Amino acid sequence: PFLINVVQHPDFLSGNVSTTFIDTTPELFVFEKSLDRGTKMLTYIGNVTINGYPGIQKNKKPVFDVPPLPDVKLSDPFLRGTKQILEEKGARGVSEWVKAQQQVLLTDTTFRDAHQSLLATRVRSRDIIRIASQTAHLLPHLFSEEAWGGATFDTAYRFLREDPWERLREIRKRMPNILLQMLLRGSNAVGYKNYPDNLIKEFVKEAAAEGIDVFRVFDSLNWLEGMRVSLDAVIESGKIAEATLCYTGDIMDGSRTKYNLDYFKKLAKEMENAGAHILGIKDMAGLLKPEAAYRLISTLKDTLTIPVHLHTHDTSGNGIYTYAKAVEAGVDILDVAVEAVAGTTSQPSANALYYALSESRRRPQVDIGALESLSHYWEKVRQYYFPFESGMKTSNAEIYKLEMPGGQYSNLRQQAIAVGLGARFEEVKDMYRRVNILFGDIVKVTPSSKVVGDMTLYMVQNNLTEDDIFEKGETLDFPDSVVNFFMGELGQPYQGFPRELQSIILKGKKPLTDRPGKHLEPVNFNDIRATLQEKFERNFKEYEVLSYALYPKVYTDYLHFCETYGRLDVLGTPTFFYGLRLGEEVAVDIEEGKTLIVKLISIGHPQKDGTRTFYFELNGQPREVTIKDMS
Ligand code: 3PY
Ligand code: ZN
Repeated sequence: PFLINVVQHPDFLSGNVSTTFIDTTPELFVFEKSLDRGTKMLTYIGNVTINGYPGIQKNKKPVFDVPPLPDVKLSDPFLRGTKQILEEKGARGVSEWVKAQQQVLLTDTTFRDAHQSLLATRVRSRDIIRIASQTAHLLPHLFSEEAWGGATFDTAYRFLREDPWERLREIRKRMPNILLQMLLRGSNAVGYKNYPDNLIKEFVKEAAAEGIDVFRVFDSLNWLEGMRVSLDAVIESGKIAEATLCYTGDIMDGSRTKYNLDYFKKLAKEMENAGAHILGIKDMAGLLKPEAAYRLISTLKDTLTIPVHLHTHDTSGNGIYTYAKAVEAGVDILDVAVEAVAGTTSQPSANALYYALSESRRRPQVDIGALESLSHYWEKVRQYYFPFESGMKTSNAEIYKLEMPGGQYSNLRQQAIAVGLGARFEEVKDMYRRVNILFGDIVKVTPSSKVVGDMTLYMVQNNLTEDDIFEKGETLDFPDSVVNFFMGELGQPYQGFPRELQSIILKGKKPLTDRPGKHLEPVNFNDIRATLQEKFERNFKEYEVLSYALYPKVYTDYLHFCETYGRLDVLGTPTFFYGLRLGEEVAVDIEEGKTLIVKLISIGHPQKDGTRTFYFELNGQPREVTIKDMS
């Protein structure tokens, strides 16, 4: 029999699925449509049981505790929250309301940055949706819930095989009183490169229509020109534009003058003038020390008329101290995460902040018992995701020297291991710092941080020094991301590119000096829709067309995967990542009122061709599927 096995294919197992997988392996997709839903699901379960989940070491399925749901009466009406203020008073009205508060307000990042920074963005919709209503009931005084954007968008399709738009809709339904917030990388949207203007505009419009209220918009080089299209689109949608500066360097260090207080002050004022309703400070690497926070926030509060929202990462362990100083200086909103997914490369803990400010006149309005019960849930859910933990057990103040964003630290370690530099990670870290200087000291955040990371690995791997780059540059083949960066395709860095290095890297090519978006052909959405409809023989909605436009390959792979295995977001997380133990039975709600009871009875011995027969019971009826054992 012909086998349909994407999960066990070597390219899939190696994680190399975003390249040309479907195109080069059409044989894997030939018979998929003839299979019923149950068989598709059993094929996935069998695969993951025997071959493990792609990209992580194969693990024997642990016995997990059931995450306890907080005791909340879900039929009670929701308390009025910030969402109602937006509906009644509009974006400016929210801005005014925030400024009028004596208490410091909180944004909960548990659904987005917390797991992006701790668990490689792998938390599945299911585990978020299950706690969303409870969160809205228990934390009704939040300013917002950060629930979308950043790396969660492509990760959902690429690794979790689920639809990020559906996640947004489900959260929206369950949190009708709280503003939902997303992270938008300016002209890079939720991707890693600049997109055409019409795509940015449509994406913002759709995200607003599907439920996003607060758009935190930044540019990876702090280049305001790269943010204007998205900011204008947000303003036009009637939602809240949080224009955001990325903090780098050290404003208190007299020897680091490039990104000084005056730089940030001017940039913030320009953002306010661009129409922002809130000014965001994105301290993506956790470099904002306590006294610097006091100075920066005091200055911005004196300079601006809009409220100030601070985001940091607790990598150094100084997060709460920084927040306490920011509160003294008058910051309006702080980003925190529920304790069980807070700290180190994530945001500072909401629970700890509650106690830190318990005697402050600006104490946030939050119930510590509520935070604790949410934390008990997340503590157990986090255990499902243990293979994605970075292994970082303590805070790490080295970050002040490295200036590496929260999520990149653990990622770069994995990448270094993958290219055989695991044993040289100390060198890699130091090279990251040196590459930043070589590049003229740039803002490092997705995607500019990736450029620095790519150059770092390239230099260490090839044993190159800065001198080598200048002396042998003509003969070197630089990574694509580095060439694109020096071409100006991510925009213009503050004070420009280092000229000599730029000409070495570009080898005579002429760089852009204006907005990349000006040179990009508009996306033809009708063409995309037609292509998709022809290929998949169904109608495609606006949001699906947008997903294709942003990530053609990733999105097409996802659609093929769904054809092969059906919807996998219905599987419990332990089954999704680890399959089933012999004799284990799980209930899968495949749709409202329709449940499949799946039991793994036995696994046959490997045949000559490496396949094994899996014996299941599906709703009490015996079912067999044949799976190739890759071990
Ligand atoms: C993102 O862009 O995803 C980030 O969170 C950068 O800090
Ligand atoms: Zn962050």
